[in-house]
Amino acid sequence: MSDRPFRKILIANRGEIAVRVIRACRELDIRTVAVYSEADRAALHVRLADEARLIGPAPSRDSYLRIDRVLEAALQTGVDAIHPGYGFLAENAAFAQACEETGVAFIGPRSQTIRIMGEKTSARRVAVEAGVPVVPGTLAPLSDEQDIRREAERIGFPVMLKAAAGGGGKGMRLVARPEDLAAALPRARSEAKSAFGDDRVYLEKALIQPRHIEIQVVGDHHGNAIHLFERECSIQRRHQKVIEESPSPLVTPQLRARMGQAAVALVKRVGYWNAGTLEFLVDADRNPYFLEMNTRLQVEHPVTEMVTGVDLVKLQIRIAEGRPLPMKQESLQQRGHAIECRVYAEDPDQDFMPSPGRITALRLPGGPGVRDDSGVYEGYEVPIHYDPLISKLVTYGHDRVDALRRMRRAVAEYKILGIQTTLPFFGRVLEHPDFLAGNVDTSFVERVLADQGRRPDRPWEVAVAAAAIQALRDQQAARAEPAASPLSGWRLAGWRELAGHRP
Ligand code: MV4
Repeated sequence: MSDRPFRKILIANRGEIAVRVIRACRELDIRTVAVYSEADRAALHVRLADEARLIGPAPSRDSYLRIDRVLEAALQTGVDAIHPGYGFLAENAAFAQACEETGVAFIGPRSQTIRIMGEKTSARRVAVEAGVPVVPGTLAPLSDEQDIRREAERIGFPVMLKAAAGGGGKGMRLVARPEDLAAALPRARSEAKSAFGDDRVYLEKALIQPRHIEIQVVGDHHGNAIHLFERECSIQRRHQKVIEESPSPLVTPQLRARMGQAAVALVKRVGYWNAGTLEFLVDADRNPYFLEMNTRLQVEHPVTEMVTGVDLVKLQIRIAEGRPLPMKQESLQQRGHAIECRVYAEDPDQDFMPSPGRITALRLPGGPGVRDDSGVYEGYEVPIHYDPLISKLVTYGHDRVDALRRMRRAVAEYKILGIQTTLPFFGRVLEHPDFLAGNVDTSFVERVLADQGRRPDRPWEVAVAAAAIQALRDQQAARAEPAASPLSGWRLAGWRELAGHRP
């Protein structure tokens, strides 16, 4: 906690997110310090920052994950605060605590809050206390196989074995039948041990083909908290999100209000400050179940920024300075629709193998409603050592169809030569009837890869029809429950027009 404006911030990260934070700092007239590894001497974030400090060799455990080296750079350069970005040290309680002890502001929550949310069963307990619906399961880690068996029988198969120290699907195992438990348990444990250094596991009821919907929250040092609505993140591949959007095509005004209120209740309960995200699974009947909380800025934060007009990074910085939230819940609204495609240096034709190397030519998309948060430039060599995300292509439109058509146009404009990227894969997704209809669940990416070659004749009609059906459903729901914001017929009329029908 601090009570003065920051003059200088160190960004403990690399790539597109370091660039994103530097941009926010520049707009706030705050000087920036980049840190970099030996592999990142020529990286964009190093070029854009006011100062830069080398913190070690290429492997991140020897550089970006070294708490001592990052703090040393912070003290040497005299910064007021450290922005951790996402990944690396962003949810490392020991790092946040070291910042607290050194007197450098950590742009994130208290270290104790990171600890509570990092242990998934304590996060579930806090959620229960705050009245947030959680996936049925255990509220403490389990070690004894007989205890696990008894709890699994109580919950009912299929169950998920998850790492207590985990998150994001790592160390997660589906156990369909009681007789599969004995084999699954040691595997889940050893995965948890190697990924998190902690082999404790817990149980959840396994939901069938759920959707992944998350709520953006923001809290300040003074106990104020708001939510910035939802993001739909169901399109994932091996627990990596691929496409995100806001609003979710599935969420009704009623569900949005319910999830938002639950999220704010949890934030207030733990005295959370900073931007944060509550992840939920939503079942086929639109019941939300809290999964976990991420105590950092998310990769996909731009879609929320586009539909709310709020700059989340600037807000994080102002909160860390000790200022109260500058807006109230009632003054926020979701306007229009935003979609994000994550451009990875991976080859979609080679099972998404990393594709490092030199970018020999680069043509960036632009024009109305297009935002490209990139960490690369023409001539840059994408290193093999880090996450292969090179840019996030975001489009905005007045509705989902508009944003989708812009995305298709932007993907076609975007040319990256010298390495393989996921851009051609997005070309296929953007023509897939299920995606256009907003009908996506856990198995979507596999379906796209299996359906190569099949192309609908008039892809946009699918999206237009789906949106019209959703608008009718929202209208009906709003009539059934007058407290929710009613929807007028103009949305429907707009979709009819896009489809080529005059109202
Ligand atoms: C689940 C689940 C079913 N039941 N938990 C959690 C982290 C995320 N990366 C995947 N997670 C899941 N947790 C229970 N109790 C299914 C998934 C899941 C998933 C969820 C949403 C969207 C895509 C997914 C792909 C695989 C697994």
